[in-house]
Amino acid sequence: MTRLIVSLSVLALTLTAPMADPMQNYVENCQECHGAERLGGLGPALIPQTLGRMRGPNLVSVIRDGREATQMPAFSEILSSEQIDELAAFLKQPLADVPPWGEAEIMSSRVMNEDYKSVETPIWSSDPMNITLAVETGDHHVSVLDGDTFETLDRFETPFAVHGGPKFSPNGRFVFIMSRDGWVQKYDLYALQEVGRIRAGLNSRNIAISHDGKWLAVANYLPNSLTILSTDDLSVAKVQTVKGKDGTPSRISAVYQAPPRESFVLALKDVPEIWEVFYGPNPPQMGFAHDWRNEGPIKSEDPFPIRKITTPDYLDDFFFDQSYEYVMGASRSGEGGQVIDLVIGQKTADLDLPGMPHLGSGITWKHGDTTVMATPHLKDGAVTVIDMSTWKTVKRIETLGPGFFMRSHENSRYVWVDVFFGPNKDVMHVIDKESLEIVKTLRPVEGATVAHVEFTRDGSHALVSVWEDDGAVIIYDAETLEEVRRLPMRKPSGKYNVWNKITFSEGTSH
Ligand code: DHE
Repeated sequence: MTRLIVSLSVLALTLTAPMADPMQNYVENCQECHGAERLGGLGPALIPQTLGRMRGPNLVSVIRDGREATQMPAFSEILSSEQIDELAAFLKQPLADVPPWGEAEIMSSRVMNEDYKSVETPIWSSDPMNITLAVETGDHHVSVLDGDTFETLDRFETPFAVHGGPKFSPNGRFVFIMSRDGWVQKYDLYALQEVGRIRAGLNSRNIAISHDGKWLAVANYLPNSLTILSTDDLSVAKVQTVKGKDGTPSRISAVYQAPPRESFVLALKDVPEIWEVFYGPNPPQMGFAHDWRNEGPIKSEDPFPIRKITTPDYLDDFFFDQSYEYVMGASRSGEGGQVIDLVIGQKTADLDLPGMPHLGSGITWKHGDTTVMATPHLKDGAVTVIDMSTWKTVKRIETLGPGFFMRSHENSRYVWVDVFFGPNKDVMHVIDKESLEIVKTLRPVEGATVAHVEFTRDGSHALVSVWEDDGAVIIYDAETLEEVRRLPMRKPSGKYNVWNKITFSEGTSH
């Protein structure tokens, strides 16, 4: 009887004993890899800015079961399911304090590859202008493909969770790749070696390279800043804190280069402003300085002077015409768009773009005697085609669901658009550029997400991602639309052809 009482009280004690709080569980189990401040280390940052967008396996199941093909172990043996739930909830809380991430911190994160050896000419014999990269998000690698034979020249590791298009140096030799945790990696395609990497932000959006290849602009969410790096050695040239004209801090929606203007153009996410950051030698001589109505004077002693344009609405995503005079922006509400003329710094037209257009994926092509721009929508099963001379909608092409990416090529008569969301995520539509009709709907793997297309240099082949862990890049004949070959890959996302990117092919996004 006494033994039973003792056992029961031990059980009661066990049940009522305070469990370690989630913070303590973090320190004991996660901190070593994910950093004392949850900002990453060997593993990625564990903050809402990155976790909020986790698709597929959710945070609880990753903590419980681990992540295949990574160093993330399963914690189901160590933590109870209640503790795992609490830990996941803790990780989704914003950081109480964002540590400073200025020039000194960024520079101290820089790691140059000591084994890197530059070469005079490529160590391979492929066409350097037809090299195509495939980002494999399944295990955080990039495959370097010969665009003629589709042989893999190299497969190198990237920082965790690459996002946005890698940016090539103007001659196509170097490529810069950014991860959501703000790491920027420089890789030499001739030598097939990493040159180095640096953490330019704590949570970043995308990167842009100046047309002369000297500067790389990194748009950050966290902290609210734009980091400008020298492409040569990845050193910091400037860290610009981002605050609207009235002092409101803001994240950056995205940054792109505007080559004829010798500037980076960025939109602010939390303030209705577009910024133009000049890197050319003397911006006022560009012929539009006299007409800057909305902004303060340029400080010529600043190597990266900034022009701030107030816009009628917030810009979440945007696109340029081929002259880079006009910015077509999607508003935050996702219900419309606006055209901002960068020369006069004012809105000149409204766009009829309901259903959250994904303008970052927009493309243009000649249609009759005008140029049209087309964009998929993240919330509508449609592609909108807009006449760029009148800014009027020419057609809304109904698709089998909302899409993410579009691509074409000057030499192809087709536009390819995916259906990324919903039950038809396994289809890819092919649209005739002339008739604006869907002429074929491909379903390469029943039930598998199929997304993102890139063309070879000559436009003869289209590369499509089967966006699954056990996925593939499928190569199609771009004329007959027949499958030619399948290259197995780990959740391939974007593909990027050197020539199409460095020549700003009208069929590709920026
Ligand atoms: Fe992207 C490009 C924004 C979610 C994969 N994405 C871009 C660009 C922007 C953007 C502004 C253009 C940058 C560039 O290339 O320089 N993306 C956003 C979002 O706001 C959104 C909807 C929410 C978010 O989480 O940030 C978003 N994007 C995603 C994804 O969930 C995708 C599908 C998977 C992933 O890896 O995160 C994704 N985005 C991509 C890819 C590109 C991209 C592959 C480059 C496309 C290209 O062809 O250039």
